[in-house]
Amino acid sequence: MDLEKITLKRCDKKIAQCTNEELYYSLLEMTKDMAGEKESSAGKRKLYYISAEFLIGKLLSNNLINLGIYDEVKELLAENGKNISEIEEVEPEPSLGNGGLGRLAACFLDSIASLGLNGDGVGLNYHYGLFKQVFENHIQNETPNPWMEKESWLHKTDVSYDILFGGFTLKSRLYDIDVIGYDNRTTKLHLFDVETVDETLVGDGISFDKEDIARNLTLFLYPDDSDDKGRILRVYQQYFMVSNAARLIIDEAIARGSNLHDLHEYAAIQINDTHPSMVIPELIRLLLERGILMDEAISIVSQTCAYTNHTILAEALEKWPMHFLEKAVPQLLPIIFELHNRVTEKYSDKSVAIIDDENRVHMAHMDIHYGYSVNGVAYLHTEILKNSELNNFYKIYPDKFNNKTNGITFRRWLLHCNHELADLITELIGSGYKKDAAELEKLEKYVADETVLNRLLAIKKTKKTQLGEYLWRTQGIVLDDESIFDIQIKRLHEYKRQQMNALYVIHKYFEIKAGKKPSRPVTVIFGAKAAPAYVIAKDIIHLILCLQELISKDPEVAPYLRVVMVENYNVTLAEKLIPAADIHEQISLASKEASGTSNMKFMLNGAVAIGTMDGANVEMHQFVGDDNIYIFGESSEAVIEHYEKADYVAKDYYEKDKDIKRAIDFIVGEEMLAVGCKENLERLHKELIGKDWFMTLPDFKDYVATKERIYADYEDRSAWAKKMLVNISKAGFFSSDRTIAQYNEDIWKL
Ligand code: 26Q
Repeated sequence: MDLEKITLKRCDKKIAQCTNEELYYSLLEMTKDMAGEKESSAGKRKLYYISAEFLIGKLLSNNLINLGIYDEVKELLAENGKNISEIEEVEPEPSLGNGGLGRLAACFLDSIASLGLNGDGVGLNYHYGLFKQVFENHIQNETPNPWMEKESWLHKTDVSYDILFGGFTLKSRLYDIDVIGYDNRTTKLHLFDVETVDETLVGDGISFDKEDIARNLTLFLYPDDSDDKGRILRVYQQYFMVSNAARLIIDEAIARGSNLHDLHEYAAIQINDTHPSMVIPELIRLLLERGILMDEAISIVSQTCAYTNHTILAEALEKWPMHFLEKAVPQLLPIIFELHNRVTEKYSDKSVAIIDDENRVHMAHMDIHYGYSVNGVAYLHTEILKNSELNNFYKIYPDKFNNKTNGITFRRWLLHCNHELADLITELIGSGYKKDAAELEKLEKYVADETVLNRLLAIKKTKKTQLGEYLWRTQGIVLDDESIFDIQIKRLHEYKRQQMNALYVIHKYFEIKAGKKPSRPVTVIFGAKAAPAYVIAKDIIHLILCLQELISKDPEVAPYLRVVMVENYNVTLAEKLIPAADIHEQISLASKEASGTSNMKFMLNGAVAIGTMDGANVEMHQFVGDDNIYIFGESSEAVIEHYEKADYVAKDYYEKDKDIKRAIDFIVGEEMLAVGCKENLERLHKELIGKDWFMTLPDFKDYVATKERIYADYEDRSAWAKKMLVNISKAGFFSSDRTIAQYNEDIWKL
């Protein structure tokens, strides 16, 4: 290993004399060099995973693990009095994604490289990732979240294209990040930037001139799209991403021998949700420019592109007003009209048209008609797409629809974030599970082994203590590691129902006040960012932060119940929170969470879920059985029926159930108003009684009862450890290596 040489060359110092910063940059250089020496995959057909988000997180430790030198580096540093975890902290986190979809793309790249498949990611080089969340007066504020430094994981390349927009052209520049596979090859994450981007455009908080496209195009991940200027900027971003991608794909295919008539034999494009959907008309346009006729161009592209749907919330399905496209990308309009006309000639059903009566372009509809595969991301999700949400399309193209249940990379979500557990597993069953996750099942034979079970409990305790130390050092939060850690971390959205968890906390507060003291204290931990313009989501954060203060200051309740909301929840925090969880909350309204992926990460780290029959929880339940997961709430069928009949009235539940009324009214009671803001709390109160669109109240009683059951069961430590072990041993299915192998087998055929 060259670390010693590099530090001498870079700063004329031996390792022991270097600062953590100097060591971080030396390790960065060393890792980049080593990645460069690894082979990329070859093969005729190459996958391009196009995504507006790649939530890669910090890369140093993960890269060292995948290069197989983590332990060696750690020891070398330790011999010189240095601590690798402190060096890890120097690295800024690239938060180039909002949540699940972006993190999934990052896990997929890891698995593609680790399986040695021929595939790269393509996206945008945002200068600021998802905003940094700062709490002030119990309110979320947003500040810019830079991550690029003079030295980073980015390699500047020679690749540059002129990208034409309505009325002007921008020059692009490609930057690459090496994706190092575990004990295998490397692939690349291609991130396109504009040469004219200007960071001085950023004003107060995360505001900037939304109309100065040349200078703002790659400044921010998903600019706030609450106004039309933000929304049209998204169109510019998306077109910039896919036009660059399409040219790169064409250039690479030609370099490898394609005559473009056979492009589909050289390229497979996975469209990650609808954000990259314009790649379809753009690729057709580029093929026409190169002399291919319309019929053939459409046929080639239709054999190249495949679409993944990540959501069934209607409001998240992108529909672009025609005048946006006219302004930003007029060159695509003739193609989009052609694609639309071909559909309407064949199908009179308006619900499958690309352009609707209000002159909006439905991106998902274009993907389904002109892609060769449509997949959902968990069994239930795909069934709902087929049978209700996209049923009209399913009837036309039954063979295009398929399911690919999500997965996570075990390198980051076990080997990196929980060395202690990984070492125990290796000791018990060998290290084969690192490449073949199904081998985790071998752990089952220890299900009655008290020594192993006690060691599992001890590791959990260690991870809880470590989390406590970290949160104390970084956020001034004190945790009691003897209490139950009950954790809900995910984007703040009403359908994910953080508000239901908060209502439970209020309920528990009343119970404790009434003398029903739990035998063991509980710490309810939240981590969540709300979209800057999502008012009710921000109100829910306000509620949680107010509860945190109110309860911590109540001497009657504080010894038994704590609420903690961590600030700026991101990948780095997830890596610390997940291994420390006893219980994880997966409580979305059934039918609304496409899959969820934190559920898989928690399971792998020996936490037990309380959840609804939604997303991948359904499959988790099937694997671990009733004894090892706590399921509650209405079924997806019942929920879908409520929406169809529009028969849910929140007020009925509020008026009929005194516990529900008591919890909800507490939000605007005297104690809360003493710590919180009247306007926010009243708005939330009104929303819960008057609308409660995601049906918190019908599930509330069942939720409370299930929570009581899970807390009681926690007390039988040996039985609980058994549940932990079963969860870990059944987590193998949720490895993204399995998911990617299935994508390759059924869709990409590389
Ligand atoms: C759309 C239009 C306008 C502005 C923004 C958007 C937008 C932005 C981000 C729409 C969707 C997203 C992200 C969606 C997402 O993260 N979905 C999650 O994907 C995970 C991976 O498949 C699933 O596990 C989650 O269930 C799903 O919510």
